[in-house]
Amino acid sequence: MGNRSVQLKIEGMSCNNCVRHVTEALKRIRGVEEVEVSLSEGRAIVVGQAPLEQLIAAVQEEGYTAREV
Ligand SMILES: [Cu+2]
Repeated sequence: MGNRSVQLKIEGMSCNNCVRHVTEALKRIRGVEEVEVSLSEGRAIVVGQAPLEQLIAAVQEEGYTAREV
């Protein structure tokens, strides 16, 4: 399948609820297979075929900012 992994820098997360919101938003996207969000590092690792713009848009809809690192 050749799944790729994208690492996002997420800004605005302050607690585990934020982590849950970001994780669930990313998991809802078609093509996303695995999501791992780290509160302490402010990062998300997303595995799957979803387009980067969709990942960023989903995070922003939850009220956080995201960019690829
Ligand atoms: Cu929070």
